[in-house]
Formats: sequence, C-alpha cells, structure tokens
Amino acid sequence: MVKFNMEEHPHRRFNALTGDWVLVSPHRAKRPWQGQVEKGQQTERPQYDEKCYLCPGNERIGGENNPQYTGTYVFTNDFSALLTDTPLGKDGDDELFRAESEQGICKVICFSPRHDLTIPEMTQEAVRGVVDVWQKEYTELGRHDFVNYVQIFENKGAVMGCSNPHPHGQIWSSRSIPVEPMKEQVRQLAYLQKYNRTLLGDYLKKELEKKDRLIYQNENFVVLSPYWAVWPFEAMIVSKRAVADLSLFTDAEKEDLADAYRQLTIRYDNLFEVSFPYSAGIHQAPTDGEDHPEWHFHMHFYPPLLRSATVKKFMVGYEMLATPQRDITPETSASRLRALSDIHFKKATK
Ligand code: H2U
Ligand code: ZN
Repeated sequence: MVKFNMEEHPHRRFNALTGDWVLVSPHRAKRPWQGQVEKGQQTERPQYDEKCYLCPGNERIGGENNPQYTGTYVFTNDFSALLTDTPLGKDGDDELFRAESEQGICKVICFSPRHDLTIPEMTQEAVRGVVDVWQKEYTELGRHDFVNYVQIFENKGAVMGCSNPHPHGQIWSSRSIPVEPMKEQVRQLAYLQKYNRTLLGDYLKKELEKKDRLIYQNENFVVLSPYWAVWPFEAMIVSKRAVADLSLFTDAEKEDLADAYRQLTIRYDNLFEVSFPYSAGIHQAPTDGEDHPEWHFHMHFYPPLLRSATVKKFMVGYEMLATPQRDITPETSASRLRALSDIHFKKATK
C-alpha cells in the first residue's frame, strides 16, 4: 500500500480560521512549465501625474482638491458604498426575504505623494507612516456608535480592478460585521473557549517549529504561506503577540509590521519582476465595544498571478460551483518566496 503523501497526492485541507476547505492537486504542478520566465512589461510612471485624482494638488472627481500632502493623505470616498445617514430599517418579516439597512464610512488613503511608487518601493519610514494612519483611522472610526467593524484593505494592480496606480488603500467601516471577519470570529472564539489560547497563537507556534511555510520573520511578525492557502502565492502576516487589534501595538511592533509588509511585497515583485498585483487586508477585532480576547491580528494577501507575470488564476468552474483548488502547494510557494532577494529588482544592480 502506498502511504498518503501531501506532496504527491490530491487532498483537501481545512482552513481552521474560516471553516472552509481547499482542494490541493500537487501532482498537476509537475506538468512542465512553459514560458515561465517572460517578464512583465515595465511601464515607468511619472512622479506626478496631472490627470491622477490622488496626486497632491489635483482635483478629485467629486470636485474637491487634494492638499499638497507630503506623507499619507486620507479623505472620505467620493463614491462611498456606505453612508452615515442611512435610516435604520429591516425587511425581515419573511424567512426567505431578509434585508436590513447598513450604515458606515468609506475612506481612501493615499500612501505617498509619489505617483510612481508602491509599498515595496517606499522607504521603511514611509511605510511606517501608513501603519500609523491605519492605527489612527481604526481607532477613530471605531469610536462611532454605528461602526462595529473597520475593514482596512489595499487593492493593487489593474487585474484586481484597481482604478489607479497611485499607491493607495481603502477603509470601509460598517455597522455589521462583514462575512469573512465573522467566519473568523466564530472559529477564533470557539478555539479560545476550548483552550484559553488564541487560535493563531497556537497555529504560529507550530508553523515556527515546522518552518516549511515560513517566508520571513522579524522580532514581532511572521510572514507565511498559510496551510490552507487558496491563491498560488497567498500569504499572511501574523503578529507574534496575541494582540486583538492594531491600536494595541507598541512602537516596535508598528516598525516591524511596516518591515514585514515591505519584505513580503518586495519578494512578490521580485518573483516575476513585475509590480505584483494583490488584494490585501487586515483582520482584527470588531469595534463593537465588547472585549475580543479571541481575536489575533493578521493581514491576508491574495494575489491572482499563477505561474508568470501574465498567467492569472481564475476562480471558475469547479471552484465556483464546488470548492477552490490549487496545484502548487503552499510549501512550494513559501520556499520560492523565501529564496528571493530582499532587494527590489528595480534597485538591484544588474
Ligand atoms: P480602487 O482602490 O479600487 O482603485 O478604488 C479607488 C477608490 O477611490 C474608489 O473607491 C474612489 C473610488 O470611489 N475615488 C474617489 O473617492 N474620488 C475620486 O476622485 C476618484 C476615485
Ligand atoms: Zn498619482
């Protein structure tokens, strides 16, 4: 009898954080790769673009002008998906037709006045500025009575539907706790009640022993390919300390979060020598006024690229109808990312 081997045999893996499953088919990754080394097209952007609605001094579509900002700059989204003054209400009489009104605030954060930069090309100091503004916004938005969850995220690259290459992220805060954080909350709470420790604290401890999914670590954060990753180069940044949200981070932790964010995205860019697209976002405690000892701060990175700068993974067919599937294992992805240089390819002397 051949023994089950995760590096060879199709299997499904459980996502302990959400309760979802992913199908892994490592034997398919052994197919020969074709055209793997084609590099992405390098389009040089100007430091300032007069047509960009995020550049300093420019007019936005809403008619307002951006100030001559020099670090980060935050404004309320001119096309906010959520509004503060929506009346409370429900359509809930029928079990099969349920709806409720939603309130919230949506903001846009410019990471830098420079139109041509991205996180991996920004300095440690500048990225630290982004972490500081996340902390401030999380705390301030969370203080509103009607804000129970603050979702900080970044959508990067045209393939992710990002409308503008100027380095920026968004924050959507809402009355309800959205679907993904809610799944994680339920599982983290059940784990804490059972073991009196955070789920991600225990997970991290085991990952640090096993080492095969680690990408990078500093004193306060670990960057890894999660065991249950769906996207080929999916990654997670997890705080070593079991901290519920980023308002509780020390100065050293904020420095190290900025460092981990840079270190991961530099490796991402170096992988196919392109500005690597992804959706990334922070999951942390709701701002509903309750204590949340079950929550353990982390950041997810979901990049759509499959095996080169131009081949994108599509979540279609079986994945839409049944369950997500991947070929290359998270262990292989982690070893490839781990082996890459921490110097951005544009800065490396050729
Ligand atoms: P992306 O990160 O997906 O490209 O979205 C940029 C956001 O910027 C988008 O939500 C907002 C859009 O509504 N925006 C403004 O608030 N003002 C503008 O002048 C243009 C875009
Ligand atoms: Zn710009």
